[in-house]
Amino acid sequence: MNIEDIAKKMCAKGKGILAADESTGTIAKRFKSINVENLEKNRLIFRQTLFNSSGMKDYIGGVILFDETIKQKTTLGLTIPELILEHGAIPGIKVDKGAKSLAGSSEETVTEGLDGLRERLKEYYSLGARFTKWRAVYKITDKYPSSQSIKSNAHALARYAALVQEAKMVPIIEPEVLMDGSHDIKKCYQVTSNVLNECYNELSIHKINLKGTVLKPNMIIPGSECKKKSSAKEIAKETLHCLKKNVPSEVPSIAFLSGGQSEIEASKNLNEINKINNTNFLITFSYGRGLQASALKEFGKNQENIENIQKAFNHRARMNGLSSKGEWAENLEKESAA
Ligand code: 5MM
Repeated sequence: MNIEDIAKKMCAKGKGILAADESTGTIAKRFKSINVENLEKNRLIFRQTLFNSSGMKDYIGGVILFDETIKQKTTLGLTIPELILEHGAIPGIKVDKGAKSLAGSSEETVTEGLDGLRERLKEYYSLGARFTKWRAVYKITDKYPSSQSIKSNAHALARYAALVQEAKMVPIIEPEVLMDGSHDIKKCYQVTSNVLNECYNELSIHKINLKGTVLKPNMIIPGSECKKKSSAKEIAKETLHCLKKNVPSEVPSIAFLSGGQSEIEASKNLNEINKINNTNFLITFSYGRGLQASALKEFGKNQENIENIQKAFNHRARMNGLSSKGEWAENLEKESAA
């Protein structure tokens, strides 16, 4: 499959992406919250349980993995990439090495991982990966993000994307403007516009084929400590406006991160966006917490109760699948809970 077809398949109508690429430190935090020991075996069991769920086939087009996971063999006999493929999804891999302190701007970060990337990509391709992910992180305060952080992260994202397309895989471009802080929705709009603008400027300089990419942005949302809350309608309106203005129309798909929204908020907001989507972008989800939080709770209650873990995951996958078509409704959440 060429990269344009891979990009289409990852975000086919009604489907989205499962972000299961938590690095060892992040999964440690998730497991701590449910009192599960952060062992390789537990990470494998939790993830293979999700990837073996019936909800995968209808609602998940791609799964983002972490280095450890793509190399694991399941207790079901298959490797992790084989299990994902068997469930109709494409295996992908996070290739950045994390957000590290940005020299000269002590409170900001730049994402690292370009050194040796060409060689790592060859290995990931041979393990079955057909797409990759790189996440840049921007925080909003009175002073930040600085233009230094916006420019250096965009440059790294573009160099990453060029190497990934050279290796015949699809790069997910993930510039995440964090929800942390007391800023209002307008500020989020303005910062996200600047960030997206610079990213597409660098992607153009690096001659990236945008049809073979997927954008994974934040929604336009007020900071988590902002007193003035916004309705889902306002979030949808601002988000679409921002994307239309700053993302070139050749980009086929936009798959949002959930960024700390609750599972239901993430479904509701995506649904509102799709209800009024007047762009040519296929708009869907690439959720980590937004797809896994309930399943993780069930895993914490009883790691052996595969049925309940999968039930929780299938439900969220279905809800978000519906949201990606603008067909989600609050009563579907309640019906299922009952
Ligand atoms: C699943 O979390 C991903 C990995 O995070 P770390 O590299 O910090 O361990 C993360 O990149 C994720 O893909 C996105 O942030 C989206 O996840 P959410 O939970 O925001 O939907």
